[in-house]
Amino acid sequence: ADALPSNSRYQFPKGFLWGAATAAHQIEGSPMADGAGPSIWTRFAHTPGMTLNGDNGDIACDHYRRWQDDVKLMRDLGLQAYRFSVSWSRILPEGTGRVNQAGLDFYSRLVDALLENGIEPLLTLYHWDLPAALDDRGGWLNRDCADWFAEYGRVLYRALDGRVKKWVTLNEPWVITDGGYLHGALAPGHRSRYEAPIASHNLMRAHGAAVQAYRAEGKHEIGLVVNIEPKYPASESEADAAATRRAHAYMNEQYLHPALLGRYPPELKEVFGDAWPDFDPEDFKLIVQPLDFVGINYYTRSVTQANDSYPLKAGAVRQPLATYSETGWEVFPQGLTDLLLWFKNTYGDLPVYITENGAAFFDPPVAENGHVCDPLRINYLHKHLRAIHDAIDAGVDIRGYMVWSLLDNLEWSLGYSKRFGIVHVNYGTQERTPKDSALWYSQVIGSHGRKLDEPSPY
Ligand code: PNW
Repeated sequence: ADALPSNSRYQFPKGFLWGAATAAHQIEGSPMADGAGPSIWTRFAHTPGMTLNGDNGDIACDHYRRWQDDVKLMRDLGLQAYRFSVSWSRILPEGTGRVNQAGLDFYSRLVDALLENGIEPLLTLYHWDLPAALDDRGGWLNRDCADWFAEYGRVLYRALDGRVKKWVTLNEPWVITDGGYLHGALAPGHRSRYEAPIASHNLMRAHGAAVQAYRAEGKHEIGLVVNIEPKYPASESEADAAATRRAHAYMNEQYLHPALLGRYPPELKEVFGDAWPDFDPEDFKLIVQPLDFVGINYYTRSVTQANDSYPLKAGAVRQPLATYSETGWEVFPQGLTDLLLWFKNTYGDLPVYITENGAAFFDPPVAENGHVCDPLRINYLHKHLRAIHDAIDAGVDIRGYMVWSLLDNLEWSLGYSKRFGIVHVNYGTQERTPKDSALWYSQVIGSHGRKLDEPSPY
């Protein structure tokens, strides 16, 4: 493919890494196999009323037993990279202390299989499944979590560094605290304006401690993954402008500011009021660590207006002419270009990976001819990849793109109702069928993006 002329508008830079992403709890199943301890998600999903239809991760995509087939599937699609997460309580069933070798072996074999098939692993240490034993000790509200997380990281760095060259500390600290500690929709299901800033701060301390431990042990790259979305004011009123600033600080700056600039944006004090603590300035020395890259998960934007919502007093206004995906998120590709330019202007020239991007749409059943026709997803990916290319043209150092998700999977509290996969999963038989979007994405990869010169099929 490198021999082809490069007069293409959408050819991507050499070495740009094309892949897909998943997370342990969402695909693996067998959460207690081979000596693993329970995680907060196993506990949460088995608490009546916490997830849609009581769906849980006991089976999920059965990836824990079908991982070899799934690696073959990735190879057949031509993926160059696979972003996955490790379940902490498979490695350390009590969260700290005793290492469960069988858990380590699972990920070690997976990494070997990926490498044998020419697929680069991107490993996320924490994608929301805290060992339940650590939640019993206060979880992210306990300042000791920084030591726990560094200890867990060290075990994996020693076992896998050299084979895994790209590491992520946390996936989406915003969702962890907003969902887990402020609004309670995600594990561990707390609802407290007082707890949320403490959990956030401790997550960032844990991030810093894990990066520090990595520098002492590892030789490759480590970064942080955040979910961010641009906030645009719904009107020219001062109230909406202030609401937009709050929403932007809350979602986009709450974690990147401390990690990269060593401070919180002032608007957070406004959002949390008397619940915003006076943090020890010493903590920021641990939190700010040089990072090799930042991972950005992008799904949507928000047109923001002032309202009565707690505690942000800001919310998204529905756009009458826009397309929405099945999670109620507006499809807005231009927002990704805007966001990437904002990132570069605010934080400088740090390498960026798009570590998640994708959409849930209702897919038709697998047709007789074996196809799953999903033009809305192709359209979504096509437009977002062009938006990324626009940001590259504008000088943002974007190194790779991971579709969310490789497989239809467990969408947390929404259970199996939302299908984000480029590969359809039949949860009865566990049969995998690449959707048309997967076949299309495979051609994008094979053409280094030149496939994007074609108009979107939808
Ligand atoms: C991400 N928001 O979650 C997660 O990393 C995935 O595990 C998840 O399956 C995927 O996106 C799809 O939801 C998010 O409200 C959850 O802005 C919520 C938001 C963003 C990302």
